[in-house]
Amino acid sequence: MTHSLMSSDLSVQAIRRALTTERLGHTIHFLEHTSSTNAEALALAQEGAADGTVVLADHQTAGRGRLGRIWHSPPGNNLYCSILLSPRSSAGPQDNALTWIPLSTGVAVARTLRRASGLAVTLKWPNDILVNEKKIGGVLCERTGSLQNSDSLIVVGIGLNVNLPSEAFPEEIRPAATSLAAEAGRTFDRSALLAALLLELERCWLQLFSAGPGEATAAYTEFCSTIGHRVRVTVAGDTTVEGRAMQIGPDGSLVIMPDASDTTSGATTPLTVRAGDVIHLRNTSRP
Ligand code: BT5
Repeated sequence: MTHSLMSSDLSVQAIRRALTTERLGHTIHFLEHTSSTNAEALALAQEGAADGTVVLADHQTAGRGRLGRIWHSPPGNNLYCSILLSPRSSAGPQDNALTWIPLSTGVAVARTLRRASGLAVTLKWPNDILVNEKKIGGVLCERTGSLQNSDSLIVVGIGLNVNLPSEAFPEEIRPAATSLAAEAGRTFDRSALLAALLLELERCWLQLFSAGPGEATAAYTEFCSTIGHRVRVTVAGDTTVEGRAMQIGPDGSLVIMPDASDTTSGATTPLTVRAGDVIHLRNTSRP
């Protein structure tokens, strides 16, 4: 089923014209507005929707970030999409490949935005897309059922601030948020941008599933402005550790060397962080 609602530069017809993927986006559910495209995609997955199905909205009324946070999703300017991904549709060992889906998605987004805009788009571990250290997009992966469940599907949600003017962001996120147009000084065609993104996602995921995370590790490390940065990480509950981010581990974790003077954790050996929030502190030089 394909809905063909029109909304300015965003339409299923225009996406189709620009789309060159093998599979991703061959079914697009385009909604003028919805609560959350991730919620829609999870519901569609339960109803048996196919791998590669895309849910796209012009406006989300309850767009979600990680840990119950809100994704600001006004109409008319941005991209909010969720893609159904079935790890079953791929060959090879899955464990590390699965943990790499969000990071590999970040690589595809950063590459696409760099190509389209020429801007120095970077990634903040684990899921932030940044330009000039301001957030231009985010990735939220959710799944149906447990990992052990072989029918489990991944929903990859991507929010991108495309043409939203800086002054249109709510005051509380304005200092830390930006859009492609605000940074590049021109607007972008959202349909063409989405078609290019779907092609890059398809390439990245195919590579990940067929050959493992080697290429993704190298590409993520290159885009990741967290590596080499001094960071503050919330590790468990409210325990925070400060140190220098050293590298990305084989499972996509962030390896940090805590400051010798860090008394909260007492740790002096490298620390592997698998989930959590990272704040970039001053000093951006690589080790
Ligand atoms: C994320 O969460 O960055 C994941 C965002 C994923 C959004 C997409 S949109 C399509 C799909 N459907 C959904 O319902 N969600 C996905 P997190 O790392 O928790 O970041 C959330 C934080 O970013 C908020 O607490 C704000 O501080 C900030 N924020 C909220 N909206 C923003 C925006 N539009 N641009 C930049 N920053 C924003």
